[in-house]
Formats: sequence, structure tokens, C-alpha cells
Amino acid sequence: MTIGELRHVALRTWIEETASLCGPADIRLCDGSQAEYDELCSRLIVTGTFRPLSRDKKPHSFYACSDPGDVARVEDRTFICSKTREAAGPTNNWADPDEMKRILRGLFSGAMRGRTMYVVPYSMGPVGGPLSKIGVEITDSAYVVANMHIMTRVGNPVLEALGDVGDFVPCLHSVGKPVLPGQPNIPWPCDADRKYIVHFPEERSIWSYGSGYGGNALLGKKCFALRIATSMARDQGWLAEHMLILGITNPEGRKKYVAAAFPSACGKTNLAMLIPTIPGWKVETVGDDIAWMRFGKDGRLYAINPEAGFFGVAPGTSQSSNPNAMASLARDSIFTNCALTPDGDVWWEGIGTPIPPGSLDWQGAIYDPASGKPAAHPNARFTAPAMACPCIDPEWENPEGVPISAILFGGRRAGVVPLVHEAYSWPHGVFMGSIVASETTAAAAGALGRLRRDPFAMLPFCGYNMGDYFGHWLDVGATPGAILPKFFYVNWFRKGKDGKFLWPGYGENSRILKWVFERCDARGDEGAVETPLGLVPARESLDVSGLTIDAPVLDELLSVDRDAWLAELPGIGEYYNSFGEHLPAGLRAELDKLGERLGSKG
Ligand code: SAT
Ligand code: MN
Repeated sequence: MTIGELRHVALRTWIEETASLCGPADIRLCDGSQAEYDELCSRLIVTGTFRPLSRDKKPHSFYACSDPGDVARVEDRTFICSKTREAAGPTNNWADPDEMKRILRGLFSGAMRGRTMYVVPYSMGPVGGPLSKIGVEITDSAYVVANMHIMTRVGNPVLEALGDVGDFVPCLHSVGKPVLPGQPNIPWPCDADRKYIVHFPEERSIWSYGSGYGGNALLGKKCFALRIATSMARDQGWLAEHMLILGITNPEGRKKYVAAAFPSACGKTNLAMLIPTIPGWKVETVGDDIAWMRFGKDGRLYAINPEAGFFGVAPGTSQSSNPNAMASLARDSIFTNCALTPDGDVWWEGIGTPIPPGSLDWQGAIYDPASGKPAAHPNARFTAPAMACPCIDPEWENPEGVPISAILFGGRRAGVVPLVHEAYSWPHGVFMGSIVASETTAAAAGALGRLRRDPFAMLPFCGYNMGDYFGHWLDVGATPGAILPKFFYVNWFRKGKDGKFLWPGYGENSRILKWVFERCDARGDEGAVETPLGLVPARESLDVSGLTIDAPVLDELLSVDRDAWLAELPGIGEYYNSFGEHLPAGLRAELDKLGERLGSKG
């Protein structure tokens, strides 16, 4: 189909206007076919963006190195341009929408000269599903289109579902590097010093300029499925969340679904694909990053994974830490900022084997182990198709979603937060989500290992005032007739005085999932002990059979450090103050109750 043949007038008009603004050499409407994907990959080989990996090692897979100035999401260059600053709230960068449009029009003007402008219709969620939504990304990056092919459902079926008048989110992207006459094309074009990742929540559109990397450029992911979707979800009474979704089956064959929110690069992919160490239990994956959830007719909360692939952190992924991820990326995948071995395979720190001599590092130079630098960038990523995952859940593409029994929150915390605790109620669970704090990772540009509040793991991803977002969560829990999931807070990352992790993590986390599963069926506080923070496992109800863990270590893991929590309260109070009158009274009440349970005087 050509642009002129498009029956959707608003779409056609937007494409034509964009073309006249950006001035590309040609326009291509993407059909989503395998032939199209293969052609894109061939083009990317010509520009030096892709190197094909060895057919014996990783069939039909490609290796890409980014510009060193374009390696992660850039939160300080991410903007929420609602009409008022207040609507964006204190946790977002706000800019006046008209002013921002002026800046963007300037940047986009002629930005695609000498390049192909790709028009990519895509669906977040199974095409045509009741919880799914459509976006159209216009981009001048073939690398982005190839990734979109894996991460979303693209092409003709989406255009059909869109029909003549369907709603879509316009997502405009340029790497900001026109190819001028006589200039060679470069492998990773970008405009590293002038990035703008901009959202217009009222208009429900996205403009992204200057970066080709991950969430900055694959606009279906964080920009649409989280920032724009949160604002849709608030208006339409559903939830768009930074959560994995997994199914867990007990030895009797009963199954429950769990959603879990963790900040970027805190092990969501590993948890979603976990292989239980406890006999007879099974975990299957619905999604590893994003959940869209709404109540079904039966009153239960149903979730879909809007994505179709995994954009996972490579370093640390190995046959022992996550064999299911390793199988998912065994073929048909794209690797960005990993190391390249002389025999045409990829390598990264923590892959479980030593780096072969003569490998190239993530910037394409021969790797020198004596340099002390990692060979793969810490935020190196694999883009792999979800359906290749051996533990993908049979229901993962059910357009109606899967019913959620429990919601987990977690982050990286060396101290203070116990291994697991359960909320006393829905509002208490929302309180827990609102105070998530985590040590920062390489997923975003900036300092590492700094503790920051990351409520619901949504700090960089909420498209409106975070105080109102908390209020939305409280409202959702008050839905008449709702059968509410239970909330839990987990922390695999607690460390002892020697600085070593106290809990083995990975497959052993199934022990915590088992307790969560059983708590979903339990009456009252069966299997649990009340603490000021919430319910922690009764010692005999946490299955540690076959695990060598000393009793004092387990005590420490499950302990509630009253003094440390008393010391946390003023910080939470101050944090809450930052939301002014947008902070729901219900959360302040939960903070007061926690203070009372801890026996604080103030
Ligand atoms: O680059 S992404 O935003 O897609 C990855 C992440 O931060 O989780
Ligand atoms: Mn994420």
C-alpha cells in the first residue's frame, strides 16, 4: 500500500505533514512482513549499523554498537508537556507545550534529509484485542524499525484493525542526523547533545529527537505503553504499569498470576522467567516489563503484556542466572552494545565464560582485559522475540489478559527492607508502592547506586502528576464488586554487615513466590506474622527446605528494623509534602498508621 492509498484521513494527513516538515528522501509504509525485516537488516549491514552474527552461534541475529553518547534513557531530557506544570507534577520535567512544539518543529525541520522516513503502524497488545491500543511511529532509523518488528506487532494487520477512523497515538522520531550530499552514512546516527524525548499527554502524542537507543526511540515502550498510557488509564479507569507478569503453578496444578513492579535493571526479566528450585512448582512468563490491567466482568483484575519481545539487560544474563532468556536470544535477535567474539558470537560480563581473546568491545575496539573496563556496556541489551521463550505462558497472547492474584513491589535496598512483607489492605499496598526506593542502575544515564524514591517503579514513566497517580490507584481499589489482588513488597538485595547479599536470589525466589501464592488463599494471618510494616512469613511457612541458610541470616532477612524505619518516616513525610495537595489523604493516613504501629512519638 502507498501513503496515498491510506483510507485513514487523519493518519494520511499526519504522514504528509510530517514528510513536508522533515524532508526525507523517500517514505516507506511498513507492512510488517518477514521480507521487510530482512531487507531492513540488509540495509543496516550496508550502513555498518548491523554486523550479522555467525549462523552457527546466533542464527539470523545482528550486532550493533551505539554512539558512546547514546547508551541509555535520558531522564533529564524527557519532558511531559501538559498544559500546566501542575498536571505534570513535581517528579516530571515540564515544559510549556506551545514553546516545546516551537523548539521541536525547528529541530525536526529537514531532520530526515537524505534518509528514508519509515511509517510503522504498531499495536500494543494482541491486534484488535479489547485492551490493546494502536500507535504509529514515524522514524528515520531502520534500526528502530527492526527493533519495533520484534518488540511490537507491526504492519498491515494493525492498519486493518485501525480502519478508517480508529484512534492511534502519533509517535514521531528522528535521530536528528540528516545525510547531506557527499557525506557518508554513519553506523549510529544521533544528535547526542540535543536529545528531546517529549510527551504531550492531552494531545496523546510523542516527539522524540536525537537518540536511537531503547526507550528513547522505540516509542511503543516507555513513551506510549507507560507515559501516554498512564494518562489514558487515569481517564478510562485502568492501570498502565511498569510490571512483569508471571504465572505460577503449584504441584497440584493450580495456577495464579502475579504482577511485579521493579525499577529498570533490577531483575524483572529474571523473575519473569524464573526456574523454581522447589520441587513441583512452575513459573511461566506473560511479560517482563509492562502490564496493562483492568477489571473484568467477574470482578478480577486482568492484565495483558502490551509488548511482543524482550528488551533485556544483557550483562549478568547467563545459562545459570536465566537459561530461558538465553534460549529466547539464541536466534532472531538484535544485540546492542555487547562485545563481539572473533567467531561471530556476542559476549558480556556475567555470561559465564571468559571473554575470548581478540574480541571487540562495545565500541568496536579490540578488548584489552588489562584496561579494567567492561567489554560490554553495563546497559547493553538484547532484543528478542517473546514467543521464542521456552517458558512463555500459553495465555500470553490472550487478548482478554490473565487474572492477577498478587502485586509485588521491589527495589534494590542493601538495608532496612525485609525479604518480603504483605500489605494489610489495598490502601496499605498503595502506600507501599508509593514509597518504593531503590539504588540507581545503568538503565538510565547518571550516577549509579544512589538511593532514590521510585514509586511503583514509575518515577521516570508516569505521564502525569504522581500524587494524582497515587489517588488513581486508591480509586481503582474502591471499584464496586472488585475482587482485589493482594500486595507484597520484596527485597532480594539485602546485604549483611560484610557487604554480601543475604539471600541467594534467582531460582530461590520461588520460595517467596510460594509463600505469596499460599497467602492469596490463606484466611486472616494464616502463615504470617504481624509486624509494624506488614505481614512477614511465619518461620515454618517459608519453605527453606534444601537451602543452606543459617537461622540468624533468615532472622535478619525477615526482621523489621524498628529504629531504621523510625528514621525513614520523616523522609517519607517530606517526600509526601512535595506533592502538596495532590497527595491523597488516604496515603498520609497510612503513613500515620505506620508511625503508630512503630510506636513513634510524633
Ligand atoms: O531503554 S528502556 O527504557 O527500554 C529500558 C529500561 O529502562 O527499562
Ligand atoms: Mn523497564
